[in-house]
Amino acid sequence: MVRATFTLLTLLGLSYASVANADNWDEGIDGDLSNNRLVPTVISLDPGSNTITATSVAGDPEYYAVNVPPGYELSALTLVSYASLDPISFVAVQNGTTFTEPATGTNVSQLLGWLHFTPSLVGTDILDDIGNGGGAIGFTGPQPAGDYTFWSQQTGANASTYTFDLQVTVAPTDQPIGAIKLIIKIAASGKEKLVFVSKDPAFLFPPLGSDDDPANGSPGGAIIDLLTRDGGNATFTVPPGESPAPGWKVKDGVVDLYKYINKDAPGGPVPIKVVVLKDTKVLKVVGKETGVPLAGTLGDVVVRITTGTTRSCARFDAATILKDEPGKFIAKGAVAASLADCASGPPTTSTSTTTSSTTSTSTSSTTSTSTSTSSTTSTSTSSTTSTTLGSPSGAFVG
Ligand SMILES: [Ca+2]
Ligand SMILES: [Ca+2]
Repeated sequence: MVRATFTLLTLLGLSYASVANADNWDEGIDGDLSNNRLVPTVISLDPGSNTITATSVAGDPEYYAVNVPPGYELSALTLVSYASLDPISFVAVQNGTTFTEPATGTNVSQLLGWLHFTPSLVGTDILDDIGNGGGAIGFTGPQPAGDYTFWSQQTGANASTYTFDLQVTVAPTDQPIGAIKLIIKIAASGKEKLVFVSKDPAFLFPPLGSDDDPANGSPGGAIIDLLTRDGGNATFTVPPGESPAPGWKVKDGVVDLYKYINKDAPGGPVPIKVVVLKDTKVLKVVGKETGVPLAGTLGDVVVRITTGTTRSCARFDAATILKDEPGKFIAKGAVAASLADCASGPPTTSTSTTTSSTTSTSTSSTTSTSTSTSSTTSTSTSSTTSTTLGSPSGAFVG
């Protein structure tokens, strides 16, 4: 049955391919992207780079649906180029195979994200900017497998020609795990310490010699993330390489083992002194730097260990915390069930988002956003943007 499904999908893919490149779309070659939000142009995405080049002007909206295949994620959307006399253009995205919101009277809260993009963003990944669109559902980081429909528009008289590159990469495999302890500490002497220990047999141990092998894989190495609710995040990148310290030791035995040693920590290649991955037995990290500031409390901490496409993570929530004070965070007994996946840090304790948009004319918009996020002390930001020229803000907000 699975095979039949794949065959059908393959045939569908080929039928698209017969009218256009399978993984790229250039309006100059493949034709105008659909003006009908309910019948968007379907563009199949391949692993790797997928470029979409369009020219938009008043009266020519572009609606196009893409599918991120199972096992993959949309990891970036790069604005490759942007040529126009009008320095502002517009893009929005929704989940699903159609664009449900009209161009006039758009309900912003139904959008996954949106962005007014400008030439200054050329060469950058704008996926995160789209996820930041005020009043939208919003998102951070790569977007998972599934259907997405984009809407690009330019309401001005000057045509804009732009190229997006949608990058599709293998989605990481996540394994939330239980863990014995986490210590993050700064002594009175200023000496810093980070200790994480798990003996959960479920942690992801990359096969020796695989791409995910931290010593000899591609790209190899290990990434240690500390994601805290109240104290920010820290990332330590442990480089690959099987070598005498500093470096990885690999043991191909009854129980396989990777062990990274850096005796010079916090000096040397990374402030991490030891990383141990012993298959089904121990996952351990010892560092000589806390990474996160310990001026206040941390509240809730996720430790994530990434080797290539595999991620294991443990959450030390309130129930596990023994000490959480300036200079010292000690927690014991993290349970795997406290995380659904390893995509993000601790959940927020309270979230309230209020967004209001007002438009005085079709060419200007004022947006104020107040957000309380992960902090116990709520933070709020507000911004005012004025949009001029023939940008799509009129079609969007008005
Ligand atoms: Ca067009
Ligand atoms: Ca069009």
